[in-house]
Amino acid sequence: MRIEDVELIELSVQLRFRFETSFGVEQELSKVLLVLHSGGLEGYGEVAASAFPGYSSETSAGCWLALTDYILPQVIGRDFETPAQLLAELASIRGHNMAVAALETAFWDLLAKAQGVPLWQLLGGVRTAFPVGASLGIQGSVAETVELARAHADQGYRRLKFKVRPGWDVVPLEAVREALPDMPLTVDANSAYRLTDARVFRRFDLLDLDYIEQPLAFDDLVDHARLQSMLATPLCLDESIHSPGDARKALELGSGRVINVKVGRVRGHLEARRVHDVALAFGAPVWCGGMLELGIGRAHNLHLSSLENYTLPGDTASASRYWEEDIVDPWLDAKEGIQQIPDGAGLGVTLKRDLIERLAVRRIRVA
Ligand code: OSB
Ligand code: MG
Repeated sequence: MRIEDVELIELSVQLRFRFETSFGVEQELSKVLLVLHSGGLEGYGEVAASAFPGYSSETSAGCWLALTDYILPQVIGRDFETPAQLLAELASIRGHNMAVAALETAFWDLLAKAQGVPLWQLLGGVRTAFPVGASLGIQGSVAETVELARAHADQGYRRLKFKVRPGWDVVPLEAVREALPDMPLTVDANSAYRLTDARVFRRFDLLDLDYIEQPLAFDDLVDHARLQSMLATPLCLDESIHSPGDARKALELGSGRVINVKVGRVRGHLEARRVHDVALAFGAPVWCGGMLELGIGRAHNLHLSSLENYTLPGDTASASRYWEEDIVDPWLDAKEGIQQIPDGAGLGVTLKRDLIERLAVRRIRVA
């Protein structure tokens, strides 16, 4: 498949809720879409990075620059048979995983469309529907947290994840556990703690959480292993895992027992599948994380979640939870906490070009 030209479109979009985490608050988001053109077909990708480098060092503006300055110039006008060939061509570019992933995932969509099959089949998936959970930001009070938890449990979500940070952790979680004794619950610290906070984790350990996500620094697999050895609750790694090699090292060291896979963080679907395979070999379940995606990124997450070892509910909640209007048809909404992978070739979604035009703040066509 020859990559003829590539559109980049930056959108300014408003989340339906204020999303507070240990690294900041997000509501007005910058999202970069990538449309790949080849032989009359279009492949869609979405940059996972946000405007501010709080979760990751990558940003939406940085990804735009990485794509226009050195990623796209290496692939435009070239022919690639497989995602592996495309990645090999970009092997000299260190890092910039989210920028590369936007292109790589668009190429998968294109390939699947060219073959007339849904993306999940090309990825080697084994299911077309699965349970999902929701990731809930830090709220202003314990009462609001419990109310939000109840509302999401009532909507059918199969697991609730709560953002925590030092000073906002055990108290709200104990209240939620009391209100929802049987609900699968997890917490996500986004690296806000140190090993010296072990006291907090011992209290979390009494709440029957499914796992504790990324409590410590992204680059500290050793301290994660020490913390894991003190706890019955599994640790889940998010920010720490940028490659299949990271997954291997983390699972070998015992730094965690679960992995949150984000396709952007690990450079695309091919690497995400390798992370999945490493985890499977270690007997560690994975789940699909989220980056507050619009319809393209969300559709990629749904297809990815079809693989065998995605046995825990992911963060790929209903699109209508996040957006008044999404940029694709159909709506990617869960029913009773079950997400269905869209039918049709490739991602199985169509772009709402008029809406995208209205939300666009800049665009470029690289040929
Ligand atoms: O740590 O999983 C995270 C959102 C942005 C950046 C990092 C994270 C998140 C979420 C929300 O938890 C996931 C979602 O609902 O898309
Ligand atoms: Mg996380």
